[in-house]
Amino acid sequence: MDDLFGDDPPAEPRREELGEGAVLLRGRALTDEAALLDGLEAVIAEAPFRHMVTPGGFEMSVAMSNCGPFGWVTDRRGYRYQAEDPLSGKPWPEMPDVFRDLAEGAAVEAGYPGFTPDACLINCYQPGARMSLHQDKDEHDFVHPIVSVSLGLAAMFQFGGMKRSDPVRRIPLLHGDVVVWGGPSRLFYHGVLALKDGNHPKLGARRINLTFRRAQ
Ligand code: MD6
Ligand code: FE
Repeated sequence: MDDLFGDDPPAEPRREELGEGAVLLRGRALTDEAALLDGLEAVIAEAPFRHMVTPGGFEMSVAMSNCGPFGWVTDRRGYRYQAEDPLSGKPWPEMPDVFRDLAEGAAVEAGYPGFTPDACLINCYQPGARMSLHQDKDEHDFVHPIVSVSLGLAAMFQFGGMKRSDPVRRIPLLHGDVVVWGGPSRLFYHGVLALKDGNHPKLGARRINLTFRRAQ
């Protein structure tokens, strides 16, 4: 039966090159939707979302958690990866297999075979939450790409260049989209505009973003 109503995940995710080394795989995560949401629920039960504080003393509008051997944290002492959740003092929850398999598979498809994440940062946006332009440079070695998975409400992603002042492209990221980037664009500035209000059938008034990294 044809997918007359467009509600089946696409058999072949559409692929868009965003820049040198950066690939958007539209809908790549949709076939794993149910398992991803189960995994997310299990991780958040152990390590709840919290609003961390920047070294400058500002509370982030995005709530965060982590899973895997290392987690990204920020507080008055700075940005870093660490093996323990500062809230509990215990190791971060294990990375669910479905998370790791998706990240590794998407990386292969984007041209990064051999990527094995040791950290998964989980961002939770509620309407109004945003992430200002930044570079991801707390990882040990920038040869490894980052794999980003978007779930829930759509957000407008900003993708710039090596300087904060470089022009930015705006790319809508939808439920199920996966972005893989490394190589020449690994250190490009990027951010997320304030989330618009809405209601997602599975996640309500939220956007969740998983970013898989090789921290060490
Ligand atoms: C977000 N993402 O999509 C924020 N960083 O909510 C990021 O900051 C990000 O998507 C590095 C690589 C991919 C990303
Ligand atoms: Fe980032």
